[in-house]
Amino acid sequence: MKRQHLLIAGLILVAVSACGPAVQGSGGSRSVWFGQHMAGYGHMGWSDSTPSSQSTIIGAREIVVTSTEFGFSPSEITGTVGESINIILVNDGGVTHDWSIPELGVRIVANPGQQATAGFTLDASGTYEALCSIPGHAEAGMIGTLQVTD
Ligand SMILES: [Cu+2]
Repeated sequence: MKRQHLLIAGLILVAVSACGPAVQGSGGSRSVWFGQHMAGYGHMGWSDSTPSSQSTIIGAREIVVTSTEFGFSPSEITGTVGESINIILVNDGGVTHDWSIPELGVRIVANPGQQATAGFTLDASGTYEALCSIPGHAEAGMIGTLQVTD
C-alpha cells in the first residue's frame, strides 16, 4: 500500500514535469492542483508542509538524539507530565533526517553533519511514536518512542 502510494506520487511527478513546457498557459492551476494533492499525501499521518519546530525552552532538560542511516540513538526517551524538554537532534548521517512526533506537532529537521533543537512541554501521559518522516526512513528503522508518565 505504502509502496503503491510512493509509486503514484512518483508517476505524478514525472507527469507534471513532462507536461511542464506544453501547459504553460495553465501552469499555475496545475501547480495548485499538485500542491493540494501533495499536501494531502501524508507520510504516516505527516505532511511535508508541516514546518520544522524551532523553539528552544530555556532551562529545559536537554536530550541529545543522534540520527544515522537508519536509526535514532537513543530510540526510546522518557519524561514526566509537566516537564519541558529540548530535543537536540544531531545528524551523524549522510542525508537529511528529522525527529518527529506527529501526534504532538513536533518536527526537528537536521541536515547532514548539523544539529537542530526544539523544545516542547509534555502535557499528557502516554507513549508517543517518534519517527523520521522522510519517506522510507521510518520503514528502514528510524522509529522510536517518547514515553511520558505521571
Ligand atoms: Cu531520516
